[in-house]
Amino acid sequence: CSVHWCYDSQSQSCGPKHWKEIQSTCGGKSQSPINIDMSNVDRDNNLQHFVFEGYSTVPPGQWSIANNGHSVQVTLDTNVSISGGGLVGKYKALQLHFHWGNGLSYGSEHTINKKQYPMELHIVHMSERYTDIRDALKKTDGLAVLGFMLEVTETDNPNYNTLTDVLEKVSHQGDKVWLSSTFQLNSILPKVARLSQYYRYQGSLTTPNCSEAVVWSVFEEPISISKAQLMKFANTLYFSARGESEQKMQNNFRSPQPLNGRRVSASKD
Ligand code: SG4
Ligand code: ZN
Repeated sequence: CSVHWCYDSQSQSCGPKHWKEIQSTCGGKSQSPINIDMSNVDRDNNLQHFVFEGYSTVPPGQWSIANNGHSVQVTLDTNVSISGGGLVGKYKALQLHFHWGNGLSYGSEHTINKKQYPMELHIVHMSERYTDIRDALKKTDGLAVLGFMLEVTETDNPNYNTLTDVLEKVSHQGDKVWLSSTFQLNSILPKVARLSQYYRYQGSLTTPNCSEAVVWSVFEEPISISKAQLMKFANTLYFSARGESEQKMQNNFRSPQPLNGRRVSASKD
């Protein structure tokens, strides 16, 4: 990761407006996230359904959860992959993480018709055609990130308890735990039948170094969790390491970036 970048909620002097000073790529022409204007997308028949492999069972000991000082991240140390979805070849899942706000009204990175959700889930995959992440970050199709919006409903989403229950163990930057339970990755997503509707565009990582290496798929169907589950992220996690002055991990999202002529495609009308 880059020398010193942060979100505005940590300090104004290293927030998103300053990222391009640290890393010129962050001022590039194909940056993420974006606002998706549903009335200005191109229908693309190549955007068929995704094929998810290994999403139903991530075995014990093959996934860990960590606080990297920017987000809470689940690292997948096993064969989980996607193909289809208009992608060329297979993409191996590396990790997933979240972006959120400090309440119910904002927190997502992508917006749909200018609507911002309180949280967004990203599942980061790397093309099997490239040897490692360094190589992949140099290619416009090196990574495929799946983006899911989270919305708040009255009832808990029991499938999220696996994650929310361990947040206390990774409250501070640098904390990491290996899990000895099975992780059902598909259970934290919308039902598979609802995954055929998504938007596709060419973009970047939403944090420095902002590499323009991401084929983005943003799904229309949101995931529901309760307010208590959402607030567990915002109130349990800290940007700061143990012993440093405590900074709650809140508002770890970047705002929508200019399209600069890029087109957004849609899988369905
Ligand atoms: C989060 O900070 C992740 O924890 C980072 O993962 C990730 O960077 C970064 O977001 C950008 O990813 O899907 N939002 S995003 O565009 O995947 C990378 C790590 O730091 C390189 C490993
Ligand atoms: Zn992300």
